[in-house]
Amino acid sequence: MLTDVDHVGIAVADLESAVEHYRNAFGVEPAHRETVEDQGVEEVLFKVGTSYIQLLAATGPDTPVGKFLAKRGEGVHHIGYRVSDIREVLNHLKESGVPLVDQEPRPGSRGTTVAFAHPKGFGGVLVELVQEA
Ligand code: CMX
Ligand code: CO
Repeated sequence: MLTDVDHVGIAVADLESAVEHYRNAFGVEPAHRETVEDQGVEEVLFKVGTSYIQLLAATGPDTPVGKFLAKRGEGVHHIGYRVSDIREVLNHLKESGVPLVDQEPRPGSRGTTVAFAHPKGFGGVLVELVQEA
């Protein structure tokens, strides 16, 4: 059902200084930058092989990443798995009784379609399914 690790999402307090740090540390340039209002994030993607590192800043305190930063500080926020049929995987999780954040897929960045499963269903790890356009 899973075809790749699409990205690792990392919550950061200051997006510009985090981008600068990754640039200096690894010599990488951002492949994509987007604000996803619906998710309350401004994100920058760095390509690593067939996957991405996704740096996430909150657009406000009352957003998933804003609350995460306040409660737990900076760090790994979620893992995104690439799938070829997001509805099939989502239905399989539903049938297996895995708690979901999203009952239905919704638009993500880069024109992708995404859905989140709750961290309590994966040992404290927030899981995102990502279907590319
Ligand atoms: N990973 C692991 N645990 C997390 C978590 C995360 N990212 N975010 C919150 N939690 C935990 C909290 O620590 C807390 O645990 P305890 O009950 O043990 O204290 C519990 O979940 C509830 O925390 P909360 O602050 O009340 O958070 P909410 O229930 O309001 O929201 C969640 C949690 C997962 C439902 C919410 O973050 C969500 O809807 N996430 C999906 C959307 C998202 O994350 N969007 C941003 C990324 C967008 C992108 O990838 O493009
Ligand atoms: Co993500």
